[in-house]
Amino acid sequence: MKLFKKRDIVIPGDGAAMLADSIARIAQPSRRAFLQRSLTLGGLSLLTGCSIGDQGSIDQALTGISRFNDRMQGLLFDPTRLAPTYPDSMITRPFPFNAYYDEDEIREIDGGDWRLELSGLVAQRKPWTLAQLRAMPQQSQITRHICVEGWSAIGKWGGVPFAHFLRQVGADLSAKYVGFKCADDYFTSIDMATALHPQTLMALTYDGQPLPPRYGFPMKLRIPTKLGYKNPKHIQAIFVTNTYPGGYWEDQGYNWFGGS
Ligand SMILES: Nc1nc2c(c(=O)[nH]1)N[C@H]1C(S)=C(S)[C@@H](COP(=O)(O)O)O[C@H]1N2
Ligand SMILES: [Mo]
Repeated sequence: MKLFKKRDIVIPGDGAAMLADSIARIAQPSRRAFLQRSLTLGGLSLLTGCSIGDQGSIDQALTGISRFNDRMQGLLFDPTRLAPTYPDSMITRPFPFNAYYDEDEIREIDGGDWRLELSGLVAQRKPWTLAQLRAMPQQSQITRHICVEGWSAIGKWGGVPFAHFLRQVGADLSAKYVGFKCADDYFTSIDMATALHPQTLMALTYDGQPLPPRYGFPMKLRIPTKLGYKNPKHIQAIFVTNTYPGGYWEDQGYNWFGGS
C-alpha cells in the first residue's frame, strides 16, 4: 500500500470485506455461492496476476482488485434503493468539518463571480451562475454522512436533484463517469448510476441556509449512498466522460466506488 498524506487512513472496509458484505446481501443463493467461490484470495491473485515478490506488483495487484471491486459494486448497486433519512431532531450539531487541510485554510469563494463550468459529454456547456442554480427545482433531505476516518454525522442538505440537472444540460446519460473539480484542488468522480440516483443532490444549502464555506460554498454534491470523500465540496467544474477520472483520495488507494 502507498503511504498516505497527513493522516493514517484505512481503505474503507477493505476490498474483500466489502465484497463479502455485498455478497451476504445477495438474495439468490446460487448467485451468492458463485461469487463466494470466485472471490477467494487465490482467485483474486489469479485474476490480477499478482506475484507477491515486489512492492510494485503488489500495489498493482491491489489496484487491480480495487478496480474489480468497483465493477462488482457497480453491478450490485440498486439505483432505486434509498439511503435512510432521519428526523430534524437527529441532526448532529455542530456538524463536523473535514477536508485534506485544516479549518484555517477553508476557501472563501465569491458567489457572485462563481461559475459552474461543464465539459465532456454534455450538449449544453454554458457556465451556470449560482442564481440560475437557485432558480431550479429544489429538494431537501436529512441523511447520514459517513467518513472513513471513523466518524459519521447526520445533516440536512437542500439543492437541485443532480439527475434533473444532468438531463437539463443534455449530459450523455450512458457515459460511465461524472467528474468534479473543486476550488481547493480536490477532485473526485462517480459512476453515472449514482449520479442519477434520486437522492444525489447538487447541494446549495445546509440546514436551510446557504451552504457555509466550511461545508463547501457555493455548491457541493451530496450523495448519501456514498462515503464522505465521494461528496465533493466547492465544486467548480463538472465533466462527463468514459475515461476513468480517479480522485484525490482514490488515487492514493481509497476504493473508487466508495459506497453502496
Ligand atoms: N473540495 C473538497 N471536498 C471534500 C473534501 C475536501 O478536502 N475538499 N473532503 C471530503 C471528505 S474526506 C469528507 S469526510 C467531507 C467532509 O465534509 P464536511 O466538511 O461537510 O463534513 O468532504 C469531502 N469533500
Ligand atoms: Mo472523509
